Amino acid sequence: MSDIATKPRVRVKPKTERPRLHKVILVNDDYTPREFVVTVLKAVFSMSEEQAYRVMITAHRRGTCVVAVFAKDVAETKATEATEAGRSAGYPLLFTTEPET
Ligand code: TYC
Repeated sequence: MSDIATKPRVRVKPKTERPRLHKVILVNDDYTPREFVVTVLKAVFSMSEEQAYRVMITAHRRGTCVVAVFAKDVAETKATEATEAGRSAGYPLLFTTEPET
């Protein structure tokens, strides 16, 4: 008979996952002026005129465009702030967020 006892193995390294980043997505609509979208992108996301124009025209042509990725709370705050800027001016401008896969 064997005297070798086996101890249950315990996990040494705790399994931690990095919190997922979240995308801020610009959604096209038929009413918000192009220049207004560009102004909001520059103000809220610190984009240059050229970057902001490129993102705006991509959403205009394709329906949506990823603006940037942030930690969840930052993404949600910026999306709300940018959407609110449109609402304040009477436009249906919409920014949404979704987790990165
Ligand atoms: N489609 C708008 C227009 O033609 C411009 C626009 C672009 C609005 C992107 C929203 O996310 C948007 N005036």
